[in-house]
Amino acid sequence: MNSDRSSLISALRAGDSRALARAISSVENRHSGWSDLLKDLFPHSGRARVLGLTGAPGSGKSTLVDQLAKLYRRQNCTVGIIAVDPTSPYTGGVILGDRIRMQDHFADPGIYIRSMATRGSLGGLARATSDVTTVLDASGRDVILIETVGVGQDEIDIVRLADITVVILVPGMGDDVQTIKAGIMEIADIFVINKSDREGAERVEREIRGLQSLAVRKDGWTPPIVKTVASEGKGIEGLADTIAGYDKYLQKENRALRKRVENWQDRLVEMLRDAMLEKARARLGEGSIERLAAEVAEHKRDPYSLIEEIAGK
Ligand SMILES: Nc1nc2c(ncn2[C@@H]2O[C@H](COP(=O)(O)OP(=O)(O)OP(=O)(O)O)[C@@H](O)[C@H]2O)c(=O)[nH]1
Ligand SMILES: [Mg+2]
Repeated sequence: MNSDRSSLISALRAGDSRALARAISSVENRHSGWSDLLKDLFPHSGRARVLGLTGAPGSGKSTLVDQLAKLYRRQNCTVGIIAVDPTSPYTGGVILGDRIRMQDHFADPGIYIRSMATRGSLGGLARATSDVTTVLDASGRDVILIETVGVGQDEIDIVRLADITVVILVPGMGDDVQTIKAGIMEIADIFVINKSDREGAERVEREIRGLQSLAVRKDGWTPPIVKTVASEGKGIEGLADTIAGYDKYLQKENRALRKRVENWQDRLVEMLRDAMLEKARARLGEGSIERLAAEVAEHKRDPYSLIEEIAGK
């Protein structure tokens, strides 16, 4: 093993947060040697509990993550936080708000926080997030919390890499539950109704129960509903207990492993697709896809034979 890499890995595994930051940047930005780094880190990963938290903008995800992180620290667990911010890169109220809250943790090396604002990055946001998760996991973090706005397919892909997915809803948003993407409802292992200090929490609960009665999960798990007021720290212990309860359920009958197999199946297909495409692009040379697209559009050649030519039969 390259000695720079090996000393980076030893430092990272010893809990050096600067080494951790360097490794994450290298993986996130695909610096040279990023995949060798991941190859060496992977055997050290697989121990952390990965929690995905998703919900509408402003539903209180960061506040909730912050409260959970504090609670896990009290239980002597080390925590890694990945805040995936799809729209605003490091500017604006959201991130500023996060920064202010996160200052609480700056003195505590047991919490490491990373913001990702890399939409359009090489390999895609979901891939980058999963690679960063592997680095945090290998660094020995006990719990990894991933915050993401529940709006699109990317977010669904991201939370799918989690062991446990928490979907956050809030009262007072009209037909809220109906408008949340169907895909998001389906991936929830636990529902949180945050901002339960507001009117309408019962109604949201009834709506979730209504949807649950229509579709039973294939593993038979009925996602529990937990009410919280994250800004006041209310309901956080109940949420942590519910998370632990689901974790226990996952450990039985090999469910956790089965879930990871499913996740890896998707990820391997994705990685393979990326790798093959990259290879084909390299073979064809810069700009050729554009040229070939023009030829197909002008009906100078058919796309079916063309793909066979490139990919082989
Ligand atoms: N009333 C009330 N306000 C809350 C509660 N939890 C969070 N808030 C407030 O809601 C606002 C948004 O909270 P955030 O934690 O930043 O929400 P978020 O979901 O992370 O927001 P984005 O990252 O922008 O999507 C903040 O002003 C919080 O103080 C709650 O339980 N009740
Ligand atoms: Mg947030």
